[in-house]
Amino acid sequence: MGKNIVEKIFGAHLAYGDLKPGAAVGLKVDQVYTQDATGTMTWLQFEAMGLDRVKVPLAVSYVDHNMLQQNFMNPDDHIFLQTVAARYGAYFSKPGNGICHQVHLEQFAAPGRMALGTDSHTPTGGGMGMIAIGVGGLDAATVMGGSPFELTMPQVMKVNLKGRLRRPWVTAMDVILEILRRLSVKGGVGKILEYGGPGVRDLNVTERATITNMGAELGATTSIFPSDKRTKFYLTAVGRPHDWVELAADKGAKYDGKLEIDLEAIEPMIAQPHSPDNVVTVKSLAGVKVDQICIGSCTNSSYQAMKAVASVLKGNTVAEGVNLLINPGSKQVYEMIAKESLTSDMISAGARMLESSCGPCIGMGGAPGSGQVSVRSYNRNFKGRSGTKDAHVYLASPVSCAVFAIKGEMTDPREAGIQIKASKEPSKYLINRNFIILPKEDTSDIKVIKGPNIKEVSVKKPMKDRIEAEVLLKLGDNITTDDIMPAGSKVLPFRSNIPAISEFVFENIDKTFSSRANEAKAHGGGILIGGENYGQGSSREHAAIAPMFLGIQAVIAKSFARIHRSNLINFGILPLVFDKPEDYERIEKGDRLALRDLFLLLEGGQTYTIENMTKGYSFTAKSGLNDREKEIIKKGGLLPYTRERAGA
Ligand code: MIC
Ligand code: SF4
Repeated sequence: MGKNIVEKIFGAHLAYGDLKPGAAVGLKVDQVYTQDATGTMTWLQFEAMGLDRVKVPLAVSYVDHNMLQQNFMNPDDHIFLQTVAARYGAYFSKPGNGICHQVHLEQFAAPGRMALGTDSHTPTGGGMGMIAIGVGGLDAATVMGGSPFELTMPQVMKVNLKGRLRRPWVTAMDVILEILRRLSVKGGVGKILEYGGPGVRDLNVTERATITNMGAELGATTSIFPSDKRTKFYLTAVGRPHDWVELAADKGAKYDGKLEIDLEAIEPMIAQPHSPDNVVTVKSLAGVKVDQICIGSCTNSSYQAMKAVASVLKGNTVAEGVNLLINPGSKQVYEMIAKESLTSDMISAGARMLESSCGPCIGMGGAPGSGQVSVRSYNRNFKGRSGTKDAHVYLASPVSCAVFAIKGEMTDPREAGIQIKASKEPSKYLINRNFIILPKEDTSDIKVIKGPNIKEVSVKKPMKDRIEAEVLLKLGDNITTDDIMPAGSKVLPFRSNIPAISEFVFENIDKTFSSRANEAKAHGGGILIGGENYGQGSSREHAAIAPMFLGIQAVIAKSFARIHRSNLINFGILPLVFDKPEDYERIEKGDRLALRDLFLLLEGGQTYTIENMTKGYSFTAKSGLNDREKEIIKKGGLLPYTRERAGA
């Protein structure tokens, strides 16, 4: 029987299990990478395993998120990440080298490989024909320690592309925005999107990477393109032709679902506040005034994206009321556009150049003013994520953004009367690895340096047979990890300090949350109630560790996002799904809930009868854990589980 690409790569990496949707599979991993905001915890957890060296063929520690150095905290994290990488045999990408996903694509991603990253946009590597999955830090640490990566086998959905993009004003960003419009932020949950069809040929690797990057916003486990002549062309251009292998689905390959996209019919699209799936055509918003434009992020900061932006800006002037911020994705991209004088086209038009990092995407500077309209070529526009609670953040392609910056308002770029030069994909990229420190053979005398803000990882006690706790918060659908554990320049420096960061949990939703949770600790702790797709968005395990630290015992929701559900389990918080979604309606904040005989029910059918002691009725919810997850929950999380198995 013909195989699809996912089956081929999973098959070649299978450690155990059956490749059937819904079954638990163990996979051997070739590459693991971390970024700084999630990396400090990951590496502390790795260190706690007591091993001498990472046990995966390639590990990379990047620094790209926490780049503002307002005091000692972020730079201390950087030096910790540099020394810990050196100590345990990982590559280190210095601050300023660029956004992890863009740099990884340039330097390490290779078709047919299996990669994990402690960031939800790791699927960027899917543009290269690699299975690249975003995971929580503890999952990454365990894999670096030599364990296979365990995953519930997703369904594979074929996205059939036909036709050609109406370049240069219609881009890969518009394609993924259209897919988000059709499928929504939960449309990809439990699925891998495998792209195929004649339209694939029309897209180069960095364009494909834009599409797979933002597959994260669909909730998909990952997305992947075939590896073909265009992949070979890119790998040759970045000096790694030896990494190329061909990869295509067999004739007759089977899929669990199908989506047709006609590239020819795609128009410039834009996501409106406050969700990446709230997508309409740019045309329909023509005339909306803009205050800020941000171009870059791991979605749209390749050399070609920057070149197209420079071509739009050349000879034009940024409108009076607009601030234009540009962050090229990597130092290599930056150096290349500087050499070709494209940076000067940007600067002379009135752009503010930022360093190669996440920057405004995660509220690390570049926040819009009160009530301002900001259009970004980024991937997330959740409320408050920019750092300004009442800002109106939109998402659009880099070239649409550049046109809006000049016009001062949203305009269909095709009708703006602005010239753009279509450019050919470069056959040779500038290569400069002087911001990458290679792993060394002998690491025995390397000392790991930890600043005073770096605190040891908290561990939960083993599960008890009974939970009796108060509903501390009742939340709606699509609650993001940004809602649970906000980011931004004020909070991010505490990523390596759980007691301190836990004070910010749900800060933008309920300022009293952490103090109420702390009080509830003495009375059995707390329970959270969620709607559909609870925990969508980032991979930050802090959205589970900090609630664990605050005594949260269980989250009962209508459904969960994949990475967050795993993170909850990894930190001993029981994720339960309402049997009947209507039971969600009856529960209120402040109700006391009781779950009894947990061990028995966990080993049995995993259906729990939950008593609402305040209102005097019962309802049922399910945990649906696989065997390994059950053991992890019983032990209080993945760290105690791993320690016990290692006999520590
Ligand atoms: C994000 O885009 O939300 C982040 C910041 O990159 C996160 C990781 C984090 O919270 O550190 C992600 O996407 O996983
Ligand atoms: Fe960085 Fe933004 Fe990409 Fe997250 S989405 S990795 S914050 S650029």
